[in-house]
Formats: sequence, C-alpha cells, structure tokens
Amino acid sequence: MTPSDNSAAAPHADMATAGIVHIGIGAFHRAHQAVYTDLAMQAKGGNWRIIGVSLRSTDIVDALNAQDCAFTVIERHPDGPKARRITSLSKAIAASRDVAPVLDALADPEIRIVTITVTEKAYGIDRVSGTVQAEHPAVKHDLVNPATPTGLLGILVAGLKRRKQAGIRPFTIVSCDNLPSNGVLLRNGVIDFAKRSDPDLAGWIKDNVSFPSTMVDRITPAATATTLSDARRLTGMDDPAAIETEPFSQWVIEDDFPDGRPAWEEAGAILVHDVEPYELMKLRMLNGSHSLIAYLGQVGDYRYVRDAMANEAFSQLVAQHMENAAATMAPLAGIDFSNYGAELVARFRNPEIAHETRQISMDGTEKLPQRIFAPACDLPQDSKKIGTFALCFAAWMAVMRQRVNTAPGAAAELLNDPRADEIIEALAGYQDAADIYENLAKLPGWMPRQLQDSTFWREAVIERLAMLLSDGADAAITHEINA
Ligand code: CS2
Repeated sequence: MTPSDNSAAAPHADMATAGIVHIGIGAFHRAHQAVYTDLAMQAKGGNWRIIGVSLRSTDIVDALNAQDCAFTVIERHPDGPKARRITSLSKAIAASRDVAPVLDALADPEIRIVTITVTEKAYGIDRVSGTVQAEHPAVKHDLVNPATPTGLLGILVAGLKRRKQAGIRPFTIVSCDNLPSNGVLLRNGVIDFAKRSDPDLAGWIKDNVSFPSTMVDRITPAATATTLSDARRLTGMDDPAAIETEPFSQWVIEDDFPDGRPAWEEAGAILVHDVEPYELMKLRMLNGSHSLIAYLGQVGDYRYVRDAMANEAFSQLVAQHMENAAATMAPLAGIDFSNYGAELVARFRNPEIAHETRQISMDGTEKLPQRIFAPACDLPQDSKKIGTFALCFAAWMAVMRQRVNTAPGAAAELLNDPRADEIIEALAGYQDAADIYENLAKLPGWMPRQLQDSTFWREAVIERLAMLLSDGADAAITHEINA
C-alpha cells in the first residue's frame, strides 16, 4: 500500500458521483475496501465513491453522515501509529430505518458495483446446497415482504429487479466475507432467492450478473476509547467513526467486472483469474489459527491474541497448526506456505494490536466449518496432524460450556452465536466430555458426515476436551506440542 501519513487527504473533488454501494459499513470495510478505493481514485480517478449501507446499526450511519463520511484510519506500526483520513465514502444509509433509499441507490445506473461485508451469519445461504435457508430470520421475512427487504439476499434481489424492470444493466456483486468461494455461494443464493418469486428475474441474473470471488485480509480489532483518543491526537479532529488496524493489508480479487472497477491494483490489490486457492490458504492458515487462539485463549484467560502469542508454548502450537493447515492444500504458485505462516505469526505477535480473543470467538458455528472441519476432512483420517484441529473444536466446546455454566440466565447473549439457543439446549445438564461432544457435534447441518463417521476424530476431540475441562488450556497446549 502507499505509505500513509498523518495529514488529512484532500477530498476527491472531481469524483462527486458514487459508483459503488457497500453493504455492511463496519470497521473492516472502513479499514479495507474503503481504503483501497480511496487510493485507487487518488491514483487513477473515476467515479467510484461509495454509498455505505448498514443493515442494522444506526449509530455508525449518523456518525459518518455528521462528518461528510470522512473518517480516520489509524495504522498501528511498530514505530507508532499513523493516521490517514479516508474520503471515499459519499454517504451512509441505515437500511433498518428505511430501505427505500437503499433500493433507490441500487437502481441508480451510476452504481456499477455492490461490495459486501456483512459477516458469515448474514448470508442465509446453505453452504452445501447453495440454496436459501428458508428459516433464516431475514430470508424468511424478505421472501414474504419482497418490497421491504431487511436482509442481504432480499435487498440484492429487490435492487436487481428494479434494474431489470428499468432496462438498466445489473451491477457486479462482490462478497468480501471470509467464506470459501464467496462469489459462487452468493450467486447461488441470489439466484435461488429470486427464483422463488420471479423465475424470469432469476434467469436474467444467471445470464447477466457477475459475482467475482475475493479474499480479503486485514486484522481490524473493534475500536476502543484509545482508538478515538489517538485519532484526536493524530488528526486534531474528533471522530467517532475512527478505526484502527494493522499495517498489513491484502485483497485478492477475481477480475470479472463487466462494467469496470476502480484501479484497486494501484492500492496493492492482486487481480487474478482464480481466487479459491488464496481463500483456502487464508481461511485455513490465518482464520483457522485465529479460532484456535480465540477458543484456547478464552479457556486460558488470554485476553488478546498478542498475549497468547507471547507465550512460548502457545505460539509453538499456533505454528504447528499452520503447518498442519498448510498440509491440507495444493501448492500455490509463487507462495511459500511456510513464509506465509511466519508472516502470520509476526502479525499475530504485533504488540500494537489489541485484538480480543472474545471478539474472534463469536459465531463459532458459522466459522468452524471452513476454518476447521473442511481442512480436517482433507487430511488422512488417522493423521497426527488432525490433533490441532480437534483441539480447536474441543476448545470451542469448552468455551460454550464455560459460558453456559457461568451465566445460565444470560447464556444466549454470552455465547454470541446465531445458534446459541440450540447450543444451550444441547448442553443442558451435561458436564462430561463425551456427552458434550455427542450433543454439540450433532447440531444439524454443520459437522460434515466424514467427521461424524470418524471414530479417530471423535476420540481425538473428546480426549482434548476432557483435558481442557480438567486441567485447563496451558496443560492441553503443552500436551499437544509434545504429542
Ligand atoms: C477473525 C477475522 O474475527 C475473526 O473471525 O479471524 O476477522 C480476521 O481478523 C480477518 O479475517 C483478518 O483478515
């Protein structure tokens, strides 16, 4: 990326028009795509400013609009923080207040791209079949109320319908969430959603809409009071929308944009024909290790990722897991997995980044399938390498049990998972490792059949869970690295 500085960037004076709608304007978008688009426009121009849509939260929308949507990104470098003002956002809209302006923006012919960061649970698409999850709350609502959608699929399909009716070319849709083959998944979900009310529209989408897959990467902890006071100190401005992030950033994009795109490569994006190997590498090595750190960290009272990485044994375990994850992947031209792993270890160690294990531990039922189950399935079923995957799953179970035991009344909130109610029910009264495993592993539709049928996997997880429950995280870590 272009080196950052501590000055306020000039707004894109000649770029008044928006060309992108982004759905999900949380910290990650502001630290990632908004920065790439900002730099791309500074380098090569183009009417690519972003209309930001928030599906649920209204605070961020109000905060951004009150300051012309400019905001501060603080990069936490080892030699001190650097702040940059980002001006690629043109306005923000809260869909939960009124979806009409969102649909108007989507119908605007100037909008040629819709990018998305809504987190895994907001998709409402079955990962295996690619069809919509009819019981997903937003999907359920939007199938019945297509003119006033509340969720991702409903909004995209309503926007595409308006364009088809008006004879306007569709926009390109870019999922930027940590899901494998995110473009293909979203394409299948959008087409299936449309098919249920309007088969012609579904056919038009199939023939005309491009859904490039992408791999996104930038560690972005939730903003804190320190973020805001640092932003004020570095820029002289109060900015409730300021965020902080690491210096590293990566965006690998399938180059399939029939109606053009910003010159994102000017900001360091890598445009490729096939993103999938990059996605697998990142999901399995970075995100999988993150989940391992998050759940073991929660069991062992490691508040931040950097605390876990400062512990010699924990850090050795993480390196071991990365090696195990690398063994599940085909070679990727130009990438050395062990160098990639070493870079990840250095990023996780960054003492300037206060990334809470609790933050990463949310939504485990959404994250574990691609981070832990899928790679575990790609290993020989009796491989010793399965151990670190089994440990991560066991640690997730231990965290769920710990939270339910700590606050039975508030467990649903504490679990912070879309399937919290099912998890609580599955755990009711069970304290023994084998019982906990049996009940959580059989939550419908998540642990793959191959693992359900594997006695080796079952025993590996139960053994580790028993150790976590009786001796704690540090003992389990020492045991694993010496196994
Ligand atoms: C993390 C990711 O919270 C999580 O699940 O693993 O948000 C991670 O920080 C990003 O994918 C890094 O690019």
